[in-house]
Amino acid sequence: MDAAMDELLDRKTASEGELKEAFCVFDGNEDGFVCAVELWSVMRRLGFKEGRRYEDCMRMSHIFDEDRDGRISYLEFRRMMEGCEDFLVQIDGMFMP
Ligand SMILES: [Ca+2]
Ligand SMILES: [Ca+2]
Repeated sequence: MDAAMDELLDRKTASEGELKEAFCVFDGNEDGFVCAVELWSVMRRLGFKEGRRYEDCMRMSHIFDEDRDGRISYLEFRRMMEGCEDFLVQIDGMFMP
């Protein structure tokens, strides 16, 4: 899972399959949605300063939750990744030694 994430971040552009794999990394309980708690736990694992506080992850999930159902669907996740090159660059930096 992490190796797939690495490869995705290497190339900055993601194929459909790679995005799905990345989505699975975030969707810890595999219910097909990423909730704020799941976002929080992955962000902390990756060492994001933005992800240190649960409130920030809540805010972030609200920003990308376009249909306001309180969770990030795969489509919303995809837009999050596509619209946020900085986000990928930032994740990339986290993997640097
Ligand atoms: Ca989930
Ligand atoms: Ca949603």
